[in-house]
Amino acid sequence: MKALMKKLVAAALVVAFAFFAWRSLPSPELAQAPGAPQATVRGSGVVQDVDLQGGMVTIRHGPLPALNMMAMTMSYAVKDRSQIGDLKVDQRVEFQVLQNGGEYVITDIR
Ligand SMILES: [Cu+2]
Repeated sequence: MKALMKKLVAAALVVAFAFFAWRSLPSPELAQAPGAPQATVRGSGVVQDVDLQGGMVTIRHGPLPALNMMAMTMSYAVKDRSQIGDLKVDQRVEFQVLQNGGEYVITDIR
């Protein structure tokens, strides 16, 4: 009887973890739903790479629940390239990102 209980508890834990992991994934269906409202979200992170030519900045950021993002390293397009000209790798930054469907654009970074 005790062994069965242990198995049940273990199974319940696996299911709970799988559900949590699934919930933590970004959901493109939701983000790209037609007519989805634009959202502007503030975040902070550490610069990993700056592509001035391409107008992109790669940031290792913490969780952004409002964007359905866990902590990750990702590249963002920036609205105003002049804002990334002075950024250095390993610099801590605060940024504002606009979500428009599945697109993310940094509208402010400092
Ligand atoms: Cu991200």
